[in-house]
Amino acid sequence: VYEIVDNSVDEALAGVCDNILVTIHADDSLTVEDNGRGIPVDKHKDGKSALEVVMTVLHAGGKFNRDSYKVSGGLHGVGASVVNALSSHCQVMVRRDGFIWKQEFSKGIPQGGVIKTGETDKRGTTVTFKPDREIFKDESVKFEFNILANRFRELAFLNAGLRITLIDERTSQKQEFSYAHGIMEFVSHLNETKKSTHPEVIYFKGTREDVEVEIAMQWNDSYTE
Ligand code: 0RA
Repeated sequence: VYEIVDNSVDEALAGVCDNILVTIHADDSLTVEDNGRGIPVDKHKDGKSALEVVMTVLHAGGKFNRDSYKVSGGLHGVGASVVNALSSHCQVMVRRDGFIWKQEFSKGIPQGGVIKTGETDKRGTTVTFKPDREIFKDESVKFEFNILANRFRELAFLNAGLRITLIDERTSQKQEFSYAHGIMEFVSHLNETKKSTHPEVIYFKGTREDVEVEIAMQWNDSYTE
């Protein structure tokens, strides 16, 4: 789940996405929808679309100059292709250039090419996948709402203005994370149950030699760092 959501957060970091919707389905599949640019669907020389390459080639993400992910909670993972390979079924829908495109996979293998399924004035990517029970034999493949919610809260704090919504169709639970003031609000949240020694969170940011730094801090009267 993190692997796919991180791809959407990359779009948010590029400034072209402000909405991510994650839905846990009743059959233990999961959907991640974003309003980013949409994975390119045009065919390359070898006849494969960027969509197919992203979904079937290990670390293909880097080829598309999408290595911007430096502030948003961790290192780049292995990419959507691994999620795809470990899924009994995976479907990608792309809204881009006026059309809706779709490609389906089974255990990572394309079940046909990219097909145009309709028109739209929206843009973005929707990935639905179902973990392969033949691979995750003994392990639980039940998605846990709280684990996902905690992660999405952190991602929303780290990416001011990004809204991440988590819906659980098994229980009808829904939670939305969106922080206009990003890490400033995170510090307030951390100090919520403590006694802060000054009312305002100290906040500043700057860039030097391509290194961006963003700092929020507030003292409290406890002794832990
Ligand atoms: C390759 C290139 C571009 C975007 C993406 C992939 C992309 C991947 C994912 C995965 C989930 N959501 C995504 N959104 C975008 C750049 C496309 C461009 O320059 O228009």
